Amino acid sequence: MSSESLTFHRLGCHHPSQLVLPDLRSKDCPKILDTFKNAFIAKNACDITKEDYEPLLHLADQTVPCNKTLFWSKSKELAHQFTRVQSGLFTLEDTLLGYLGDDLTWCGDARSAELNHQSCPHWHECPSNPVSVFWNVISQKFAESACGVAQVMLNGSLSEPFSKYSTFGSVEVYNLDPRKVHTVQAWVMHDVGETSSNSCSSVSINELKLIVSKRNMTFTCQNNYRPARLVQCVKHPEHSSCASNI
Ligand code: NGD
Repeated sequence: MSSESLTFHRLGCHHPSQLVLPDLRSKDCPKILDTFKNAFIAKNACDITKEDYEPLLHLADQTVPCNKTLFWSKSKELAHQFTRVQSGLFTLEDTLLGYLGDDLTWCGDARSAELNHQSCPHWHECPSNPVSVFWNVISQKFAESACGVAQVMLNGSLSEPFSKYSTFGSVEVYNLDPRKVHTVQAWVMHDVGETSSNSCSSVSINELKLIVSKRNMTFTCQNNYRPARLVQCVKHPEHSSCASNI
């Protein structure tokens, strides 16, 4: 499906009910789509700035209640499966803007007023492409608005569950406001079937702990956080690590 039809579909207000943070029905969907497009239409696809998305951010402003924000890194599928069952906890993609952009690619062209359906720059081709700038600005805003305890789900099956080059490690963790967020709680999840290890004591998680502590927030870490582990176990009910007492 082209990015245009998908975006139109998503902006047709046929959104899943769990998305409705504040009431989306009060939002003007065609206007949001128009503002979204104006951020990058008729512009060079390698020259997009944060300011280009300012009007969109303003229009689609949403805040998550305190203690209800879930960040993730290299654990997208599980994080989203988890918030689907654990209603009341929200990832960026459970908010309007994250939902609209998730899994999509879009760009314009300086010589045309249309969406560019031919080709859009890849992440690493030019950092100031419309998609990367979009995720950077909305991730920053999402982090800035967090309060209370901020949760982050990390992938313990990787040698570096925390990467300072990821959006979580380079944008979100630095935009948490220590005056509002007192604790960062990491859930380090391992694939079912992997030999068990405690990643909370790894060098990589320690690096995150240091960043969080230096920013005057408390850091806590849980290996295979049980509620999320139970979601993983739905697909592996017979595995020994899933068979322990409920
Ligand atoms: O080189 C890249 C790149 N490679 C993959 N992705 C990339 N984005 C770049 N800007 N540059 C895309 O980002 C790809 O679709 C991944 O699924 C997604 C997330 O990358 P990952 O798993 O490495 O995690 P991050 O820490 O970089 O970013 C996830 C956090 C999470 O808390 C969200 O609130 O940052 C927010 N987010 C950022 C970028 C993209 C979400 C998305 C998303 N939904 O695609």
